[in-house]
Parts: sequence; C-alpha cells; structure tokens
Amino acid sequence: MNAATFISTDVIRASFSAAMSSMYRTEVPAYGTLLSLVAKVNAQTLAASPELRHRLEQTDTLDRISEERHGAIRVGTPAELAMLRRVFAVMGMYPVGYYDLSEAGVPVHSTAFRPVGDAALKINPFRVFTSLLRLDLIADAELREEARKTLQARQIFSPKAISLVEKAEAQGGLELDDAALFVKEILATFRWHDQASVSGDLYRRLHDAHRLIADVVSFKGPHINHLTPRTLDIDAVQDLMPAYGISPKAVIEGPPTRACPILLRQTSFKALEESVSFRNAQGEWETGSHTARFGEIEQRGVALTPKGRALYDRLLTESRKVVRPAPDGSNADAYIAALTDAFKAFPDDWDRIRKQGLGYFRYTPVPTFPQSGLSARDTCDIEALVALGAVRFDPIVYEDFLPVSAAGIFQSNLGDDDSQKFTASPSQREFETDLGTPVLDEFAHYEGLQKASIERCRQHFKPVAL
Ligand code: OOG
Ligand code: NI
Repeated sequence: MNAATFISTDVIRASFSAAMSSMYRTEVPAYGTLLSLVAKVNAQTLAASPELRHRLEQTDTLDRISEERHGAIRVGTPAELAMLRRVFAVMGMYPVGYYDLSEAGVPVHSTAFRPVGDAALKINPFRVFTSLLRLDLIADAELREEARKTLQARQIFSPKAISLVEKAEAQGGLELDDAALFVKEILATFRWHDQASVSGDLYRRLHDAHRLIADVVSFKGPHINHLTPRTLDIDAVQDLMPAYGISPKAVIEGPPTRACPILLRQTSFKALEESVSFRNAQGEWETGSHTARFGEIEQRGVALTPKGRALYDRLLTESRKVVRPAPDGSNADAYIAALTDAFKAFPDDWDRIRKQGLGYFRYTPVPTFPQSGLSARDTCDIEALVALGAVRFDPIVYEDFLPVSAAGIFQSNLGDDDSQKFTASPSQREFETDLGTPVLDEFAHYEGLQKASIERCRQHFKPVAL
C-alpha cells in the first residue's frame, strides 16, 4: 500500500462536512433558510468594511466564510463514544477539552472532536461537539436499567463503516474510493430516524426524566442535532431571523458585542417539533412528536489565557446575578444591559488584552524590518521587538466551546419549561476512560501556539554568527 495515494484527512473532513450540510438542509429546511441569511449578512458585512475584508483575506479563505464550523451529536454508551473517537481520527479530528454539563442541569458530559494544527484548521475547521449521556444521573433505577438495555441493543455504525475505520487504522489512511464510501457510511450514522426504537410509553417516561434522555435513548442513531455556520455579524443575524420566518432563542450566549471579540458568541433558532412514530403494545405504529433539531450560528474571538478566562467567568457570573436570561425572552434587554455593564471591566483593545496576559496572540516578524535596527539584546526580547515594530501580533482565534453557553444552547432547545436539576459531578477521568484517550488541554494548546510563534520571531532576527 502506497501512502502517497491516501486521501488527506483534511480532505475527508471537508467532504464529510459538506455532506452533512447537504443532508441537514434536506432534513431541516429551516436550516437552509438560516444558511442563506448568514451568507447574505456576511456579504453585506464584508462590503461595508473593506478593512475586515482585507484582514480576512490574509487569514481566512473568504469564499468559504459562511460554511459550517461545527455540529453536535449525543451518544448513549462508552462503546459508541470510543468508536466515534476512531471514526473522527480518520478525518483528522481529535478530542479537545472536557465539558461538564451536569452543573447546568443537562445529564451529559462532552468533548469537541476537532482539527488541531493551524494548517488543518485553515483547510477545514469543522468540529463536532460530542456528548455522552450520563445514565448514572437518572434517579429512577428501573428506568435507568431500561435505558441502558435499549442503548446496549443498538448498533449505530454500519458494518461497512466499522470495516473502513479498521482499514484506515491498519493502512494508515484511505484511498479515494474507500474515502468516499467512508463519508457515505458515516453520514448515515447521523441521519434522522422518524420511527422511534422505543414504545410511546417508554419515550414518555424517558422524556419525563429529562428530554435529552429521551432524545438519546429513543432512536436508532445519534442524529446530528444542529450545524453551525460562522457569521461575521451575529447581532444582525439574530435580529433578522424572525423576518425570515425562524424563531431565535432569547439571547445570544457568551460575551456582549465588543470592539475586540473574545471567545465565542453563539445563538440558535429554536428546535422544531417533528412528527415521529412509536410502536404501541399491540405492535402498531402511533404518531407522536419529538423536538430536538435546530440551527445555530457562531462568531469567534481571541482565545483567553486562564487569567482571561477567570475574568470572563467572573463577569458572566456577576451579570447573571443581576439578571438571569428568561427562556421566553421577556427580560432580554435587561440581560444584555447587565452583561454589557459587567463586561466594561474587560479591556477592549488588543494591546491591553495582550499586555495584561488575558489573551493568546500569534507573533510574526515584519519581513521588511531591517536586522541592523536591532541590538542583540532586542532580538531575544519579544516586548522590545513589538515596541520597535519588528514584530506584529494577531489574536489567536478560540476554536473551542464554553460550558455555560453550551448549556444555554441545550436548554433553549429542550423547551422553556425544562428546569430539572442534577448534582454537578464533573468526571473527566471517567469520560477519558470511556473515550479511550485523554482529551487535549485547550489552554496548553493555545500556550504552545503562542510560544512557537515567539520562538520563530527570535530565530528570524537572531544575529548571524560571523
Ligand atoms: C450541544 C450543545 C453545545 C455549542 O455550540 O455550545 C453546542 C447539543 O445540544 O448537543 O453545540
Ligand atoms: Ni453548537
């Protein structure tokens, strides 16, 4: 087998992401509407700001600006999670970060499978937020056992999908025809099933325990529950959604509107009620409904250091003490005002964010800067290089997720009346055991990118030994 004929993992991921988008647009037409709205707002934003267009031309692929950045799935067993790790590895996606959602009343814990290197992110940044149901958080022992048995009995991957994963692992890659087949077979894992695999009665009991439990346990597979394109103006899309016949969640999650965007802002349109059928005790199909699938948008800013993140978390908590956003949107204006007010304490210019060690930055040598303008001392001091104009800095984009925001996205799509509480019980060790590998620590990763860029600057300006 010749490694040169293998399709790059980035290309398989790009093809999978495009296939998911097309399937989801067919399955959820409102998502197609959201995509057109996002493309329109992105085009208008670029037309109105030549400066932004110029910056994005340097760092991004403009013709793909409105494409999906992430999707989300929920699985039910450790074996499903472990197999997904192997599936995503074929597409160059690795688990980054651990998110405990139990704290926010959602009985799952999660990671994001994503490309990690700069080059891979640039080719296609698609990631999948992946949650594992915490059956241990179901209080009713009998129901817990029924749920466990139901999940145990299903096989979410086709035999062909499994054999292609094994083949990719054994060979170190997939050739063209296998890669195409792999995308097709994996795509089928995430499609929608409108016939539940449980009875209407069990569905209702699972649903009463938590809507999310019913969503994970009742179907043949882990349907993709949303996809998320990138928008250059999230406030505009949020405002325009109703005019396009789609109903946005009450507030945008994450930081308020700022001159220097930090972390991640996201919002979604509310999940749709869809018709599904259940078998009754007589073995006949009965019609019912299920609410799970929606569309989301995201806008990303700089990755924060632990110090920056602590400040972010503190300000978010402070603002939520003043006003907690109500699911029906009745206090949205008051919430936005409290959030904006609290975040006045977060510096809003790049140099202050950098100098105070709140965010991660990538340093690049200015190629036209003359070596002769630098002393030997300057060349090993990144601050001196910045001050002299020999080095420029750009924010490193946050590529991960936020637990409070994720909880807000989950909640708004579980229905407004849903307010079950679970005991917060982060369990990263157990999650990693189920996954079969430790997750990558996001802070260490961003820190590494920043350090490597500083090192490149030092090397660039290093005096040449005579
Ligand atoms: C995942 C919600 C989390 C995000 O963007 O924060 C998420 C889910 O609803 O399964 O996708
Ligand atoms: Ni999402």
